[in-house]
Amino acid sequence: MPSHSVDGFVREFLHELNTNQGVMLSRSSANDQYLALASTVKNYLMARWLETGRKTRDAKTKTVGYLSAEYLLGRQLDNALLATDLNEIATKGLALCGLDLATLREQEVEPGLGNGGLGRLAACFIDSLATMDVPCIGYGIRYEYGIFRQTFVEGRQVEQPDTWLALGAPWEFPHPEASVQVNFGGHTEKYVGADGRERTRWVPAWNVLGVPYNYMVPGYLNGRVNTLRLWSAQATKAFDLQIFNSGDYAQAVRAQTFAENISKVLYPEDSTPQGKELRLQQQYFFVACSLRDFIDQELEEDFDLHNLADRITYQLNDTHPVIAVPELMRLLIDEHDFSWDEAWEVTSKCFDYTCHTLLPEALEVWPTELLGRLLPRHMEIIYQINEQFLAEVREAFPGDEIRARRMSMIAEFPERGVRMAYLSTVASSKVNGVAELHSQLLRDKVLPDFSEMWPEKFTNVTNGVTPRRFVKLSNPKLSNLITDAIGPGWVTDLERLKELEPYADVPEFKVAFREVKAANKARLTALLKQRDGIDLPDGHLLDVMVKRLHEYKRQSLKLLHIVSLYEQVLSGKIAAADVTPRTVVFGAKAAPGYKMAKDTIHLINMVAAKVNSAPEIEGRLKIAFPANYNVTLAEKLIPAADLSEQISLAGMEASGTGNMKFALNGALTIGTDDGANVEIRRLVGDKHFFLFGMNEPQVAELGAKGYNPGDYYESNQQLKATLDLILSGHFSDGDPHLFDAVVYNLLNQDRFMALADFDSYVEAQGKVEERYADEEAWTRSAILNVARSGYFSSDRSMRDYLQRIWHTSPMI
Ligand code: NBY
Repeated sequence: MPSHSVDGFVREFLHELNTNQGVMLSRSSANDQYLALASTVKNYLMARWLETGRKTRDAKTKTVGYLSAEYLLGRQLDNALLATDLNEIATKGLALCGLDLATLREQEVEPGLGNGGLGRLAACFIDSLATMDVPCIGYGIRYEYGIFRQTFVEGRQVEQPDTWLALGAPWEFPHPEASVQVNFGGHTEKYVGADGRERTRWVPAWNVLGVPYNYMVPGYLNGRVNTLRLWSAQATKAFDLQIFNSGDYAQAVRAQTFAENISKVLYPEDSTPQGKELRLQQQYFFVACSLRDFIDQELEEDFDLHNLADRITYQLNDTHPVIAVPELMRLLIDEHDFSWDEAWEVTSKCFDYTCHTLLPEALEVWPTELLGRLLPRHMEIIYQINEQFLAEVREAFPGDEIRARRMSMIAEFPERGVRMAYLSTVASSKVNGVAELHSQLLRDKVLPDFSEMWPEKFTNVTNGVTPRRFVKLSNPKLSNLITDAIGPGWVTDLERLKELEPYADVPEFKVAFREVKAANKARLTALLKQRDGIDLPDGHLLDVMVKRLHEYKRQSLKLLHIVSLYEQVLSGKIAAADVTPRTVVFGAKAAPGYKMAKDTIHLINMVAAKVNSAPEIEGRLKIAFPANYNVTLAEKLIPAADLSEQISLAGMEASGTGNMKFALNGALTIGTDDGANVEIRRLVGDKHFFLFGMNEPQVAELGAKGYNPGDYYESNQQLKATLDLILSGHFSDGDPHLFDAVVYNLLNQDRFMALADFDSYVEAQGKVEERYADEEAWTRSAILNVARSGYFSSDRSMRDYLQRIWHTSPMI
């Protein structure tokens, strides 16, 4: 390892710059310098990574195999500096070279290998496991293009490819010698083995090579460095040769492109699975590589696979990786001579499943035609798992054939397809939701037959976020204030934030807390100016709604609130001087094929253009919508926020994790009784949380009774005036029909009942303004939000998984 001194660091840095980048300091670009710096820090981690691998293999303990199609990592440099305690040394060393760490930091393009909450959760979980000294390998896909870069053209979202690898990828190291061949297509055939037993053989039609790229996942100051192994698809030699031999060079190169398409791009769908063949290829590709990798690279050569569950526990991050279940069955039966029962005994001990949704359209169903064509052997195995399972159902509920049909993994309508959530549930030891309410609804509404049959299989683990990235790194000023008050232990033991409670009544602490918030706002103001040319006014309540654009999350409800305030000033119902100065910040990407979501983005931008320049408003209401919200921006936005918008229709948001990040950074929440909001409110206290809207049973009741949004429009004058203003074309450059789709959807359908909750939302916003006017009371609430949110550390989530699902523990 390079020496932990300024001199040693400088030597290593210059060495990297000269030998890796091939430039002299005097002629190097900022990107050269960043890449050399990243390589330098990576070198410090490398010895620990090697040692962690050795230690883990020798100990032969159980490893967590986190299987996730997405990891939304965010920038790596700062986290690596934090984990190695190199910040000060790097700052000084770079200064000796005439360089500024802060400038180099800005060079890094974040790896956006995920859509939103699910991918970010995976990144928080692997951070926590490393910090808690738990052996874990994160397995996923090295997408060449991550989540698209969002731009706005005349207020409309336009997607650009995310070329995150273009300027170099200093954090990864490929291990081509550990590549894995993955087969696709073809057919199966029966044959009789030497022992006289009938077997099945898969005769695939084509294959690709999976090349592993390792990323280091450092624990916080504990010397452990776990692995994130992302797979990249390459054409295989065998495949090329076959076509080369036929003399068709162009076709051979096309074949290569075809193979490499598999890891080319992240599907930007954050809820509705698209059922595309390439996506199924991605799913199988990465789990086939990952299962093979663990057996070949991590286990002893003579390891008896009957004991596999002693050494690995696979966590399925939603159903995306569940094809791993028939793949493990296939490996054990076809390649390791297990009987069906032996293979099932092992397989059913190796997997656990986390569900992240409640929306019926978000549950994956793969057409049997497609699955059977791409993975014929797996299709057979799934049928057999289903058959065995349905026999179990019939035994448990004799004569209840309707139930057996309902529970079948094979759906018959609208086409024959495999219900991946059912397969996941049947094959897993434990099934969990991601917040208390979500887990309850998962049991009662999504998988009721399964929870009746196996009540003990179902459990809850409330999500969490890593305090390293989302407090310590993103909010250094608050971190210092906290550490000055209660010491540094909170970074790895977040419940200790409770010790801050008494400070909520200490005047000097409150002043200091407000100064931190003001400094974070100033930092954000500078960033948005430089990044987007946006001017944030001083002294406004900073009201932030950042998350994927989705109808169920109800950005439209927030927009109605803004337009309503604006309309009241325009029409003279209230004086501008009576409006609480407020800036609303939106950050949201829409799935490129999701018309309603894209229209909503357009509408927000058009309303912003109008409201921001309306003289009548006297600058008291502003909307800022920086494009391309990502982890890097979140790290600057969240610490600056006063108010956190968590306004999904109750029963729709599985958990939310942004909600936790805001509370931990001292924003107050306005929110519905949904997802983890329920737990946040219970912990921080009703007084310090602005609750509004129907709860889940009320939503269900209204839905059952028959919801008619038009009733709310007709009976609520202000709501009518608000919607009418949009319909009048006021925001649409003279084209009154521009936003018809959005408005008529609200008026006629409003699946997520925004109009029903409008009144209650506006009323709660009134309470927000009242509290905000009382600076002392607001500060007290904000401090109590921080002090009482320690539960939402992903370290706690990981402890829950370790104790109740994985049955394993830290290495020391
Ligand atoms: O997972 C989110 C939930 O909406 C949120 O409530 C929860 O806090 C978070 C972590 O548990 N789900 C999510 O982010 N889902 C996706 O990003 C996603 C991505 C791809 C697909 C489906 C969902 N897909 O089908 O391709």
